[in-house]
Amino acid sequence: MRIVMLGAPGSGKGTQGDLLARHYGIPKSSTGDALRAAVKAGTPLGLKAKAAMDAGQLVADELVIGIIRERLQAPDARDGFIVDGFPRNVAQAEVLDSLLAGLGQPPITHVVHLAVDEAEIVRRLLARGVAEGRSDDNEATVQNRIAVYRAETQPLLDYYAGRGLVRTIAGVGDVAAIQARIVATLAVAETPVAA
Ligand code: B4P
Repeated sequence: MRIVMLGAPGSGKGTQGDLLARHYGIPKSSTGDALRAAVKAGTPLGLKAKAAMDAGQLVADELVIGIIRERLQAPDARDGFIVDGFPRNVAQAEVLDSLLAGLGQPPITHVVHLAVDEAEIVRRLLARGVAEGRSDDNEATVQNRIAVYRAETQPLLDYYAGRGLVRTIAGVGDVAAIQARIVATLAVAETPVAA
């Protein structure tokens, strides 16, 4: 399986991506996690990314593409993977398609779209800001991230819907119940239609 996690900030992509990676025994790569680690370590990548992240804007495409290119080349990603937080816009989605083709890998098989309403998203992110002190989980930045999601990332639903890849799952409620819904939906999508 080659899975893209798609959803608004705070929709649970990271949470569900981790559970799915364990369930299917495939690696997960999160551009958000990689960028935060780079910021913490003070690497050149982190220094370039920090201002955009703190403002709730997208980091430049060429920075995140490098992260994903490296990850997909690793031997453990050959038989399947989950990407969380990438692609974030149509240009990144096109790069992902050509990266896979260039590596001789099959294309994306599922786009797991977690649907969560805006009030719940704001509630979750502000709660995490208090609990974990993530610098982009404050009121002003959260509103920006939601606006950027609507303008840049939501169009990916059309990009992938044309290929029949979008699996929309209600992302509200018990975490384990959401995971079970995703697994059941993907099982149906993987079942060959009888001739
Ligand atoms: P990300 O780390 O991807 O942040 P995010 O979209 O806000 O999602 P996140 O993973 O944090 O939230 P999740 O839904 O898992 O990106 C951060 C920044 O990095 C971006 O703003 C951008 O600047 C930059 N960036 C990353 N990728 C990029 C790219 N490709 N291109 C350009 N820039 C990029 O979870 C949220 C919270 O909800 C958690 O606290 C969780 O515990 C909670 N939660 C999960 N499921 C729940 C449930 N069922 N009920 C209640 N709470 C739940």
